[in-house]
Amino acid sequence: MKSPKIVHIALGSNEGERFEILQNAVNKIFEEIGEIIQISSVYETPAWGFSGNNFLNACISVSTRFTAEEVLRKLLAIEAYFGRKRSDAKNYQNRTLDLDVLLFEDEVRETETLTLPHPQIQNRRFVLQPLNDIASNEVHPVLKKKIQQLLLEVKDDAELSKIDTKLEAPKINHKFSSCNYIAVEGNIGAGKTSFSTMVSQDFNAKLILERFKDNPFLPKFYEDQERYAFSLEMSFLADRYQQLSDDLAQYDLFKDFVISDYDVFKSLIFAKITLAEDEYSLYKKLFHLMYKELVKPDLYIYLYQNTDRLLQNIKKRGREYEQNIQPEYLMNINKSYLSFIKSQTNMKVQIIDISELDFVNNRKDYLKLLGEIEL
Ligand code: PH2
Ligand code: MG
Ligand code: MG
Repeated sequence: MKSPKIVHIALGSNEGERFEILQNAVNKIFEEIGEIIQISSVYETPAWGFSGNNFLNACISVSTRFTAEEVLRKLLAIEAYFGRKRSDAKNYQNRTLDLDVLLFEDEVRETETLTLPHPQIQNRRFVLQPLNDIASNEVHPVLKKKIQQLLLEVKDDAELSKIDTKLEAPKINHKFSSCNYIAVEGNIGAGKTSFSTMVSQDFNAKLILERFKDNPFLPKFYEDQERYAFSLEMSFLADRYQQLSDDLAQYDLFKDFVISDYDVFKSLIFAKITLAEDEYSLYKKLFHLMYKELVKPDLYIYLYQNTDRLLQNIKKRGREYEQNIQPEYLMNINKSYLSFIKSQTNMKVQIIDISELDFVNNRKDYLKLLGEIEL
């Protein structure tokens, strides 16, 4: 899961309901690209480089998990959505909406469709003035000067006037921090790790991820289940117990809550499936000794994904030892989770059906999933 990057975007409109168009564009950018971090004032500016209507211009900074190319593609689609028609004419035309990537972190590169940073920043007051509102101390990665410096030096003497009305930043309104500890659960390949990582990044949570990679029994288990099941389940249990009792006890002053991509009870759910009966009853005794010592999550989220998509995800992430997992095994795991969940009377549990969602690649789906979580 990529960590979010900051992109600075310029917005302009000189045709139609200009302010409304800019506000709608900000809303769409929030829905499709990422969280709006900052918004400049809006300026009325004379058309630069051609004779046309006055523009309204503004700049925003956005936190996004998409690449610069993906952001650009989405911006072009948003321009088209709001009625931008591109003609073949070489000179500038009036436009309902223009969205340009100005800076993408400090990336410097040039492809056929994208130049980073935007090659005209330093020549345009209608870009520098609003950009200076939100990024005066950012250093232009090629010119090696701060935006405030570029604004002092710009030769463009266009007269800009700041308008009174401000653009508004939509926000995800979520009260995750009313929880201390959220556990995200789901079948193999459901997206537990992706989802908890994204939430931890977006809502300032401490993230606890299962350390499955370190388990030497896991590849062996998928080769010979009967032989390695008990060792595997025991080592998972020991590891999970140790991690949760350490990490949940260590209070992090700078984080608002904790989110993990597993709940320790999964140990018992898997053991029941993989162990012989006598082994399971021994295992269960040990499990409950440890379980009662652990802090329980105050919200348990089960991400339900259908078997076909689980298999697709498993294939896509390509862990070699998982490639022979059978659909029956996954259905069995899902059934066991659901019966565990049913038996829980003290824990706040939420089952969320994500079989129609693609929350990793589609931000709208991510926002929809967040909207389904009730606190
Ligand atoms: N955009 C242009 C060309 N000229 N002039 C102003 N004032 N504002 C703009 O956003 C603008 C422009 C090309 O994208
Ligand atoms: Mg432009
Ligand atoms: Mg453009």
